[in-house]
Amino acid sequence: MEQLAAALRQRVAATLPLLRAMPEAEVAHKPAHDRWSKKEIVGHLIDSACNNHQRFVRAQLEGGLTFPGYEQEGWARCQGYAAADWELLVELWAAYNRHLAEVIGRLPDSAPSIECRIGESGPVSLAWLAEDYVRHLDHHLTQLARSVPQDTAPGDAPAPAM
Ligand code: NI
Repeated sequence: MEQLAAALRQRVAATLPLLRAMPEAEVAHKPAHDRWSKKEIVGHLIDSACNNHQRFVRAQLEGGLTFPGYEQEGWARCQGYAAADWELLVELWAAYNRHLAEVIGRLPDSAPSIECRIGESGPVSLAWLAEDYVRHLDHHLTQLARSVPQDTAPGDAPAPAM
């Protein structure tokens, strides 16, 4: 798990300067009405961090875990990520993940045999959840690294602030 924690710290260190340098027009831009802006993607990553934080701690304290999933669109909407302050989102994302690297580095040796059920999904191990957390992060970091296309698709109006 220490290796996974190091990988997570590396992701934050490599990504933070890129995110900090992104201009407002880029991070507020919605590629389509039903697609997330970069603000919403980072907000979603904060939601992933806080939900997984609960899973990582609860599963080891309880020796297993049955825990609800979270409704991603609803979480993003309720918290107004589309109009959130980018600097706040980015700094919170970075700090939360630095902390989660500490949490992951301290997961017990028994993590591969601690059974977790999240939402309706079948059982997975606590170790798998931690690995999947970083896989999910990587998926969205790839999206964030893409620049906004210059040409807009039909129906893709310039992004409003909301
Ligand atoms: Ni996601």
